Amino acid sequence: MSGSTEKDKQGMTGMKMDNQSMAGMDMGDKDMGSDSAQHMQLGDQKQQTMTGMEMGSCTGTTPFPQPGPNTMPIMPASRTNINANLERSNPVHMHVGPQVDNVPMQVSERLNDPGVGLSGNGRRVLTYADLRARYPSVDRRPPTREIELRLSGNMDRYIWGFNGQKFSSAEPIELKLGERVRFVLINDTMMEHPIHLHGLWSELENGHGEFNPYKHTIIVKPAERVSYLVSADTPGHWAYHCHLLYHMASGMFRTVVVS
Ligand SMILES: [Cu+2]
Repeated sequence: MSGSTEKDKQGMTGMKMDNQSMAGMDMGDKDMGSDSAQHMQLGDQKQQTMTGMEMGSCTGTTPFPQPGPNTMPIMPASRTNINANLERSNPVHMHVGPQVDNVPMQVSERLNDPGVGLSGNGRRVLTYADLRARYPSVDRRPPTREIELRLSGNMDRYIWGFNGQKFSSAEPIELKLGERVRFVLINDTMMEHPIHLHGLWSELENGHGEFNPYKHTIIVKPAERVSYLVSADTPGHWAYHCHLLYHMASGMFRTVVVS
């Protein structure tokens, strides 16, 4: 036991040294990939401009989240108007048929629930409700529209998709550069799906306000509804998919286009 503790400590020390040596480096050093060096530096400068605070200056590390190239200036946070002017832009159109074998009677948010097979086993299991960002969010504007998607499938036929549609027959999800939207995912299936949006952060709405965690991938449990905010701050065609790659390959995939 003491061996593993010692190893952990060494690992942590190693990480710290890496950060310090990175921070102390001349960013123009030829030995470092100049691209990544420039990005890091740009990220730092932007962060400071955006927030008016010298975040991370005491440790010399680059704090997360880093703003994207088109991040809008921070607006004053107001918990009360988070849903003001919210447009439900896409009433979900479910494509029913053999590709959908299940629709739950009711769905709920279960951020405190550790998930299938992990509750009631006598151990404390960390959940999404426990996640809290270390730094306040970069973009505190309320969302202006909501994009709701249902995770759908047929377990027997092994067909997966969003809203009963597989990737090859679905249109891309279009986001306007600079807009802030809420994604709502409802899981109609009996499996958990870890949904990954590339290129943009997913800010899980788990009740911590401006300290809601920034995530790459968000797991949705069976019959669960989860929501997260996305700032469309980086133009491009981004993959959006279930991270069980056999689900992705069989249709649970969309392109998100930011332009
Ligand atoms: Cu999946």
